[in-house]
Amino acid sequence: MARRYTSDLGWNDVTPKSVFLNRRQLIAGSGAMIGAGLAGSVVHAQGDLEPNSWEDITTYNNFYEFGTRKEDPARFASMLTTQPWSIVIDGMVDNPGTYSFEQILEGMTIEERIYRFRCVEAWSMVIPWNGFELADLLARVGVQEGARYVAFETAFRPDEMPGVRLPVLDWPYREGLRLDEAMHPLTIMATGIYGEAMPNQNGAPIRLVVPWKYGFKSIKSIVRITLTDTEPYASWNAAQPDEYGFYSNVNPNVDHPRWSQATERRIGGGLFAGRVPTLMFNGYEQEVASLYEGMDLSVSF
Ligand SMILES: Nc1nc2c(c(=O)[nH]1)N[C@H]1C(S)=C(S)[C@@H](COP(=O)(O)O)O[C@H]1N2
Ligand SMILES: [Mo]
Repeated sequence: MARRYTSDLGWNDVTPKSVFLNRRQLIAGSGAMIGAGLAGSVVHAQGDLEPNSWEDITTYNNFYEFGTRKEDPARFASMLTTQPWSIVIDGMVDNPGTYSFEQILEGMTIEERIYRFRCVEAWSMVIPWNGFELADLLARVGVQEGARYVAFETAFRPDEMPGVRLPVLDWPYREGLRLDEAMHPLTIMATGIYGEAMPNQNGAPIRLVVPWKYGFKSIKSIVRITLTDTEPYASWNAAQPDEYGFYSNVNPNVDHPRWSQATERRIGGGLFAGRVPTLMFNGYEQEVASLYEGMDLSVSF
């Protein structure tokens, strides 16, 4: 298994190795303790959390800004300039501004999170992300009273993104979370995989990962984060609202109009390759079900 590290990915240079993996966390789907109490300990992972290979994770991608075929991002995402990088954080925050990638990382604890990853197209992987909790960043910029949602936006660079010439989506790619979802300790901003800087095709230098939601919620190469009191525009939801709900929580009981969501195809040749049952909230039900108490998940899907 090659762990390739290409020279245009320089983020290890600005992310001291000491910051990486100083708290190693394996988050399993069942009853995993999360948050500060876990520092230094390792949660026993369920057997099916054997991570996919670097090869699987970096060659089978969805990143439509670089084309709609699974192999396109690996071929074309190297065109994306990821250094320097900055994120505008604005809206209902105490400290709005343009933050460089380095400033974003200041004071953040980079952890390893081995998460299931379930695409709405019914394939899945297990990915060992490196990243920090979005809640820590939101705390630092200061969320103002009345904010209820977080909106995210991907870079839009026609010169570096051959895929945006096609009107597949209303670019830039945008996504959103309810504030309590954004603050949940499972929600991370990922900056790497397998301890290496985030490959471009996976959303360098920094992307969202929300493991209990379909993959398209986990927006890549983020340049803007906005706190707001109204439900944000979300690209897939806006394009086809009857197929892609704003919530898009993984749910084996609510089928996509064009295919079943009861099972998924596990990518790769590992122990659990092949079709496996899809788990409610992608296996994170104990951790997140309370966020949706009282909601009809077939209506608010
Ligand atoms: N900006 C942007 N973010 C995106 C996408 C995209 O096309 N553009 N695809 C989404 C979809 S559909 C999935 S399944 C995941 C894929 O992430 P991966 O390639 O790292 O596995 O990214 C999500 N984030
Ligand atoms: Mo996806």
